[in-house]
Amino acid sequence: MKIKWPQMAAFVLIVGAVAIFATGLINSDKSDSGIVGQAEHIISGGMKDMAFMPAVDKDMEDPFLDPMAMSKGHNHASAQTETVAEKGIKVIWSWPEGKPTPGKTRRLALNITDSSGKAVEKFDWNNEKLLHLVVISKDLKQFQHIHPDYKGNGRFEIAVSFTVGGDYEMFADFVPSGLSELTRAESVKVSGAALLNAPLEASDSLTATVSGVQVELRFGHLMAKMQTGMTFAFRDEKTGKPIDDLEYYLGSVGHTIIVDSQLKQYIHVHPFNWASSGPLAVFGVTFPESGIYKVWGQFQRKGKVFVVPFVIHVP
Ligand SMILES: [Cu+2]
Repeated sequence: MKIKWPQMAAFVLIVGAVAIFATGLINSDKSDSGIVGQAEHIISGGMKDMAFMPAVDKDMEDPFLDPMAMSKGHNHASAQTETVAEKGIKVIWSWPEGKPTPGKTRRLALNITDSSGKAVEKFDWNNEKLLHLVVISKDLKQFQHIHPDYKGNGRFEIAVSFTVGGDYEMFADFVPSGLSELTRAESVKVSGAALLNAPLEASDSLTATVSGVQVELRFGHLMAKMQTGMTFAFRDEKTGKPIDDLEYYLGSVGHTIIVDSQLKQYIHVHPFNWASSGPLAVFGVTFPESGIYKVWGQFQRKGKVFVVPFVIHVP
C-alpha cells in the first residue's frame, strides 16, 4: 500500500483529536445552574468504537462520518469558561414599539456592549449569521430560531411575533470579533392569556414524521455530565429508504437546540458530519444535569426548513 503523506498527517491529527477527546470525557465539566452555552468540538476516527456513538441500522451508512470529512472546529464559551473580557459583554434588550402582545408583530432591539458600556462594533460570522436568536416559551411548546439584522454600532433588530401570551425566554448567540461564541438570555412576558403549563413528559417514541421524512433520534450512552453521540437518522416516510438529499441549513447538515425543562440550560450544537446530506446528522452533547430536556433538530430539504422536536429524559 502506498502511503500518501497528506493522509498520513491527517491520520496523526485524528488520533491526537481522539486522545484529547478521551481526556475531555474524564474531566467532564461540573456546571452550576446558570445559563450554559455549549458547543462540542470535532472528534473523529475512533468515535464509532466508543459507547459514545449510537448504533445505527446497516443501511444508514453516512459517507461524511469518514474522519477525513469532519474538520469543522467550533469554539463556544460557557458561563464557566468565559474570560474576563467575555464576561463583560452585555446585551441590552428593548422593545422600541412596546412590549409584545399575541398576534402583533413588534420590533426587538439588542444592543451589545462591553464592560465599559461601549458598543461592540465587530462580530464574526457564525453559521452564516452574525447573531442567532432563539425564542422559547416557558412550557417549551413555542420555538423560534430567527436572525436579527445588524444595524451597526452594536445594535441588532428584528420583528418578532408571538402566537400566544405567556412567559418566554430569549437566547442570543453571537461572536464578538476576537472572543468566543457567547450566549446571553432574557425573559419576556407576552400579554394575553398565558399558556397552561402541563408538566413536560418524555416522548414515548423517539421517532417522528415531519414533511414526509421519518426521523429517528438515537443516543449512545445517555447520562448526565458525560458526552454522548446524538444521531438523527432520516428515512423517506413512504419507501423507508434512507434520505441523502438533505440540504445545508445555515452552513451544515443541521442544527440542534436543547433546553432543560426549566429553561436554565441552553445548548446549541452543530453536527460532526456537517458536510453530509444524510442519512445521518451526528452531534456530540453533554447534558449538564439529569432531568427532562427538549431537543429541536432543524434540517432542510427541497428548500424547506423543518423542525423535529423530542422530549427526552436524561438519567
Ligand atoms: Cu441561527
